[in-house]
Amino acid sequence: MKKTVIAGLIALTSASAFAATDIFAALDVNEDNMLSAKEASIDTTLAAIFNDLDGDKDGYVSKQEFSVLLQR
Ligand SMILES: [Ca+2]
Repeated sequence: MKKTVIAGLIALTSASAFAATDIFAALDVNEDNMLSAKEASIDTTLAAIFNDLDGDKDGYVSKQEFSVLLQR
């Protein structure tokens, strides 16, 4: 399941060479270093796993929470 998610995110950026932080920055439209559910909704794969990524359940995915996914 996680592999599929990663492939989807990489496809989203159209550049497999992108680092996790670059993908995060592309998704973080308002540049507050947090991904909101609205920002995540740009990608259906990301939207589907948003709650799983939000490890501390504060309603936002931090850069740290996001990078954990891409390191797997
Ligand atoms: Ca969070």
